[in-house]
Amino acid sequence: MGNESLGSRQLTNKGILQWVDETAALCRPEKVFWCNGSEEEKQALLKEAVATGVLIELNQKKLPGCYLHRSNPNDVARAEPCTFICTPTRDEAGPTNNWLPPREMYSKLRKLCAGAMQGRTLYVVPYLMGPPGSPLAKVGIEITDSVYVALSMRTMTRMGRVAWEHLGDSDDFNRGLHTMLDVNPERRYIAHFPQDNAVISVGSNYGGNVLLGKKCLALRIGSYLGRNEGWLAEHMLILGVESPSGEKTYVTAAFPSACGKTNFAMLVPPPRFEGWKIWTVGDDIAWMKPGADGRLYAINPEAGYFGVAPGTNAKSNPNAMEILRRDTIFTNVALLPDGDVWWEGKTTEPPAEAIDWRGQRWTPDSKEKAAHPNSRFASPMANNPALDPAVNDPQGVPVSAIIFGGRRATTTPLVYQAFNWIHGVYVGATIGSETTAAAGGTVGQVRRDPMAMLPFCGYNMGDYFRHWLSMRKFIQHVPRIFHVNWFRKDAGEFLWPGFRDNMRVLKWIVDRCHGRANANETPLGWVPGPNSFDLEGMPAFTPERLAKAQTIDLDEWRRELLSQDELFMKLYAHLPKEMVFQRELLVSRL
Ligand code: GTP
Ligand code: SPV
Ligand code: MN
Repeated sequence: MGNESLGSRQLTNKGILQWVDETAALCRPEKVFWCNGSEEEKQALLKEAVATGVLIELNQKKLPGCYLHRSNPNDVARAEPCTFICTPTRDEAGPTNNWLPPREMYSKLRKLCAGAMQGRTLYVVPYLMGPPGSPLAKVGIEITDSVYVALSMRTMTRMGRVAWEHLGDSDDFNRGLHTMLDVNPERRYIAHFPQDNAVISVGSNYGGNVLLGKKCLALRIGSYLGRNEGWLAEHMLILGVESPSGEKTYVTAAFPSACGKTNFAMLVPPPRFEGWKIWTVGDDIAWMKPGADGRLYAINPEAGYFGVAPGTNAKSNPNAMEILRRDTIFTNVALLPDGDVWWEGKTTEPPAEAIDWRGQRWTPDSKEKAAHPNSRFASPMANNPALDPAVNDPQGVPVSAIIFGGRRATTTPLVYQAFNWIHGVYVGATIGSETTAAAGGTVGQVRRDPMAMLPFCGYNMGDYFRHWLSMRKFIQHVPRIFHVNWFRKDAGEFLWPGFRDNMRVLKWIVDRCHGRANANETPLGWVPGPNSFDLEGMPAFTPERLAKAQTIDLDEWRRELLSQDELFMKLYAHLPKEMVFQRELLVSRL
C-alpha cells in the first residue's frame, strides 16, 4: 500500500490511515489505490475500466472522453427498501425511514464485508462537498471496490488533493465504505450512521446507492448535521435569473426525483424572453445557511450532474445536450453502431438499430425500451455553458425564492405562492408526487414526499419540519415560498408545455419577490393576476387553458387533505403544531 500517488504531500492524518488500514484488514483487497484526482490518474482508471469491461469506450470523435457503463439489470435505481438510518433509537430515525440499531447493522455489514474485496482493488476516494474554503464544505472519504464509482466520484465531487488540503489533520470527515459484493438485492444495504458520520453501502453499484457524497452524505447525513449545526441540506436545484437590466435573482427548487430539477436548473428561455438568462448553480442538492446580512445563502455541494437521460434533447434541454458531449459516463443508455448513444426522446425518429441497455440487439419494433427509464449521464459541471459565475463562491448565493413542486396529473395548480414562511413550510411538507423510475418499485403512484426529501431525510421527519420552522428566526429577509406543478393533465395530455416555457412561471415568481407582479388570493395561496402572467408567443396556450391549469377543484382538495392526514398521523408524535394549524386554516378556506 503506497502513499506515492499523493505526490509530494505525504498523508499524515492518523484518523484516515487507521481507518483505511482497518477497512483493508476487514475487506482484504488485493491492492489499495489512493486517488489524488489528477488527469493521469483519470486516464489510468479509464484504461483499467475499459480493459475489465466496466466501461465501453464511445466514439471519441463525436463524444470525446465519453464512456458507457451497463449496470446489473437488478441494480438500476436507488433502492429505498434497502436504505436504513441507524440511529440509537427508532424514534430518532422516525416512521418514514427504515431503521436498525447501529450495533446490529454494523455486525451484519461487517460479516458481509469480511473478505469482500479479495482479488479486487480498494480505492480510497477523498472528496470535498462544496466550494473550497466554504464554511459549509464537508470532506468525505469513500472506500470503494468499484472503479466506476471512483471515476464517477471524480466527476460528481471535488475529488483528490483538494479534500486532503481542506481536512488537514482533522478527524471531521465522513467515512463511507462501499463494496459491490455480488450485486445481489438480497445482500443490498445502504446504511447510514448519523451519530458516527459514517455510511456503509453494499451489494449495489448504481448512482445514489453508491456515489456516497450525493444522497448519503449531502442529504441524509447532511440533513442530520444541518439540524445540529443550524443549516438546511435540501433536495433542491439552485439557479440564477438574470434580467435584461442585469438584475440577478437566485431561486432554489425542491422537486422529487425525476420531476424536473435538472431541466429547470438548465432552462433556456423562449424567444419572448430575449435578454433574460438562467444560470445554473446546482441541479440536485442545496446546502443553505443564513448569512451575516440576514439573507439565506445556498451552495451546491456537488461538482457534476447525474442527470436523467430519457427526455433530454436539443429542444427540451439544449444545455444538457452540450454538457454531455464530453467527459461523460453514461449509464444504461442504448449504444448505436457508430459508437454514439441514444435514449427515448433524444430524437423524434428512433435509430434503425441499437444495442439496448442490457446489451441486446434493439430495433424500433422491440417491445423493450432501448435505454432504461432511469438511465443517466454523469458530467462535470464545468461543461455547462450556463454555469453560474458564483458557483465556486464559498459564501454561496442569496436565495430570494424557494419553490416546491411535484408531479401531479390532477389537483395541484401550475403555480401558487404561500402566504408566509410557516404556510410555505406546510406547503413543502405536504408535497404529493407520482413515483418515478429514479427509485425501485411502482411508477406513477401518488405519495407524500415532504420537501422532496422522503427518501433523503436522515432523522425524524417531524423534527425536520420543526427545524424548517425554527430557521425563520435566523433569517431576516425571508425567501418567498411557491408551489408549482408542470405535470397536470387534461384528457391524458400535459396541460402545460413545460421546459423552456417554465420561464413564464419563473418570471412571475421573480417579479413577486421584487414586489412588482400582482396576485389574487385563493384558498391555496396567491396566484397570478390576469395581466401578470406572460402568455405571449404561445398561441396554442390560451387564457382558458391557463385557467384549467390553475383550477382548484374542491372535491380533489378534500381528497388531498385526507391523504395529507395519513402522513400527519404517521408523524403525529413529532409533528409541530403549526402543521396542524395550517391544515385547519386550509380546511376553513376551502
Ligand atoms: P433527479 O436527478 O432524479 O433528482 O431528477 P430531476 O428532478 O433532476 O429530474 P429531471 O430534470 O431529470 O427530469 C426528469 C424527467 O422529467 C425527464 O424525463 C424530463 O424530460 C421530464 N421533465 C422535466 N421538466 C419537465 C417539464 O417541464 N414538463 C414535462 N412534461 N416534463 C419534464
Ligand atoms: C434521485 O433519485 O433523486 C437522483 C438520482 O438524483 S440518484 O443519485 O441515483 O439518487
Ligand atoms: Mn435527486
